[in-house]
Amino acid sequence: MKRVLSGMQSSGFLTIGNYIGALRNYVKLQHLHECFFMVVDLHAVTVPQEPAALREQTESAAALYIASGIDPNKASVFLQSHVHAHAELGWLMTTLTHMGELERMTQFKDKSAGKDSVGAGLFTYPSLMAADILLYNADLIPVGDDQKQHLELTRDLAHRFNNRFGDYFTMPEPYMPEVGARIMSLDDASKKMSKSNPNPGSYIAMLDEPSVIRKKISRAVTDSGREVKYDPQNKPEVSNLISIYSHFADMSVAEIEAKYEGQGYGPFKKDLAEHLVAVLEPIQQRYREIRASGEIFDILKKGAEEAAEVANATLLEVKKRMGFVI
Ligand code: AQP
Repeated sequence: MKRVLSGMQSSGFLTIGNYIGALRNYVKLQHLHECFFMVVDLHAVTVPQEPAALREQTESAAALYIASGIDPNKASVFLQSHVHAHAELGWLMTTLTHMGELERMTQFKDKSAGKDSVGAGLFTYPSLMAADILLYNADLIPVGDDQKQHLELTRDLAHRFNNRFGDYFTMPEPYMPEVGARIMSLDDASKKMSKSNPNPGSYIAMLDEPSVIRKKISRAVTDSGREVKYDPQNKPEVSNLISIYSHFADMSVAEIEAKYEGQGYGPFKKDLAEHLVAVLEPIQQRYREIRASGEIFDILKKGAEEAAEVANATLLEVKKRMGFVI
């Protein structure tokens, strides 16, 4: 049995990109490994957040973990800010990180592009992410394709620490779904689908009403052709929709292409919306029950206690090795 650690930022409401790229795998992994799943609210504030919105988004993300099938008796579900060792090891990892390494991060480049003022936290974010992972000496990290570079840095930092202070950290490995690890925006297939995109038409939120899902899919950008064909190079928008379809209908790309041969985009999009609704509606129903009952707060408290037990022990060992007075 391996140890798995992963988390999502509460920087918006979770999208189907987060679901396919991460959450769905969490649900599978809990049956195979020892799992720690957090909502990384300290990462969310690397870009400005309204306090009320942050609170709602954080509670919503945690409740969606449970509504999607994570069992709090199998996996520890918690908020990053509830386990103080994250912030502390985050600082220690920042001191081991080189400026050049952070400057190379494409996510920083993307998120800071065109902005007059960029918070230092956005720049040092990967050092905190390294701490998140290393605190648990995690073996497997379920991430979408976009987070691979951050995970590489985590491995570099683990190496650096081990070389300077003696072998201690495990080398974490990425765990990625084979197809569709990267779901793209519905309005621009050159950008990944993101929960913080200011245009809600660019994503399907897991909590979007069925009528909203149908509208968003019908308006999703496609090329001017008619052929439902997976060809990311020449038909990136349709290929993205096929990829989403494949995940939600549990059908192969070839099966989908065959089903819509000669039919144009209309019937394909209509069915895609129904597959999304069929998967998301029961999750939304369960979500409403969880929010109404208030049970999420007990789940998060228990999860934070379990996580802190492991995280505090790691932090203590790291501080001893680095020469802090304990
Ligand atoms: N479009 C995507 N396709 C596949 N996987 C995705 N993930 C995110 N977007 C996609 C995966 O979801 C997990 C949570 O990511 P995060 O919340 O920590 O940050 P992110 O990758 O920056 O996600 P967003 O939705 O794009 O958030 P914002 O808008 O705040 O930047 C990760 O495992 C990620 O790979």
